Amino acid sequence: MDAFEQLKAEAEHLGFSLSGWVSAARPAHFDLFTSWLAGGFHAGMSYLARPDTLAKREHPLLLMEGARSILSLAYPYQMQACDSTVNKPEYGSIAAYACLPDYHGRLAARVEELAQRVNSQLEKPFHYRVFTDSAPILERDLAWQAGLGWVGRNGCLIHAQHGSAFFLAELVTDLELPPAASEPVTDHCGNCRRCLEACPTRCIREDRTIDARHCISYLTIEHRGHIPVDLLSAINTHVFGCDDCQTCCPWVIKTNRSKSIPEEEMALAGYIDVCSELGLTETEFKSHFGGYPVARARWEGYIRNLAIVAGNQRDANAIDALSGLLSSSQSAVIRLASAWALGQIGTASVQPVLESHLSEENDPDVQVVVRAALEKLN
Ligand code: B12
Ligand code: SF4
Ligand code: SF4
Repeated sequence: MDAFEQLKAEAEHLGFSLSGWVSAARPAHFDLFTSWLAGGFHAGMSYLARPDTLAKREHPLLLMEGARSILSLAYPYQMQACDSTVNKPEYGSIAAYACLPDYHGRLAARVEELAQRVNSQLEKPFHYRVFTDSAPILERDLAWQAGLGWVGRNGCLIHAQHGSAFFLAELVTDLELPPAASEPVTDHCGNCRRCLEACPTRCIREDRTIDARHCISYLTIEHRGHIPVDLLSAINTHVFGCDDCQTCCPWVIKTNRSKSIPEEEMALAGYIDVCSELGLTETEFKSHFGGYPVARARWEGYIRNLAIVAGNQRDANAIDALSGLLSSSQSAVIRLASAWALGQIGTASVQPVLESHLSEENDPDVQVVVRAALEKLN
């Protein structure tokens, strides 16, 4: 067995579901990435457009001196929401990937172990670097070229036997690309357009990229500040992230049933009781979600998202918690979301709360939302 075969075999032992080789040359769809940026579809993720990172995305060779080939790797996770028994619309949802401890460090350690195990058996060890969404790399494009799957209409990399519920990681090496490197997989979406129809904000573009400005995953995870009021209803019950364009996908549904992934001891439930969670303090948030992807939203973003979901659920039991946040939160972002949510719940007891708050509110954006809520009630 040569180093390439050894790495692929060892990757399988370490739990990677897919692996494939690709050269460290310019990714095939780099121009699509730049036109996506030019269209402003990256929303507030300005780090994606930084010139130094653009150069690395275009030339993966810059990621490591002497880089020649890249082993693209997929690591699976369970997409619980495909299972109707755990689908609880009265709760708020957390995207499946975020129920596991943060994947960046865990996956990098596993790829590192892979490289070390194989290198220890080789006469002439190879040089390498390990990446998992930790550097400017077009991970899906490279994975597509490495034969790990096709890019679906929902923009995700999909494999006929493994669906799309997997993370991507890369081992950049100075090994010459193997002569029989993998071929890209052909498109299996056919005439299906389920994901475009399932996307609550219709932000999936025909060229298989996403308009992040309207994507619930972006808005609930990455976006800081107020979420535009016209998008709040579409957020529905998504507290953190969104899997709607994947849980509707026939390839995800089919493969999820047959997937056997060991139960993770540390996995969080994908469904949370919004009402009780609204009272979470910043300290409690940190201790509960430290080390999990949810921490990325920060406490302010998380409470904002919960308030929006409570409004969408029109749950009268949330009135007390939302009123408390409106009257005493230091964060205008939380106050705006709470005011909007109270307006959505719209029971008689909400009106005096909003009226008395209006005279105290000094943030103009929040004032607009409180007034709109009161108008709706009258
Ligand atoms: C920014 C980002 C986001 C943004 C923007 C997403 C987007 N679709 O652009 C937001 C916050 C919205 C997001 C959401 C999610 N993300 Co994200 N995200 C990234 C990140 C950091 C960069 C992606 C990027 O550059 N986007 C810009 C677009 C233009 O590039 P792209 O999506 O990679 O598409 C390229 C190729 O697919 C190809 N391509 C595009 N269209 C077509 C069409 C054809 C026919 C072909 C052949 C190729 C092709 O060209 C593009 C440019 O190279 C990557 C990690 C990384 N470094 O790559 C993770 C990553 C893409 N995310 C990931 C995940 C898991 C998610 C979520 C599922 C999380 C969630 N549940 O909420 C959602 C999925 C939303 C979706 N439908 O894409 C995984 C994807 C795994 C997979 N199986 O595809 C990645 C790879 C992280 C990882 N290491 O595992 N994400
Ligand atoms: S993650 Fe949600 S909002 Fe974003 S493209 Fe997919 S379905 Fe649409
Ligand atoms: S839902 Fe249909 S169109 Fe969308 S990614 Fe899956 S197979 Fe492709």
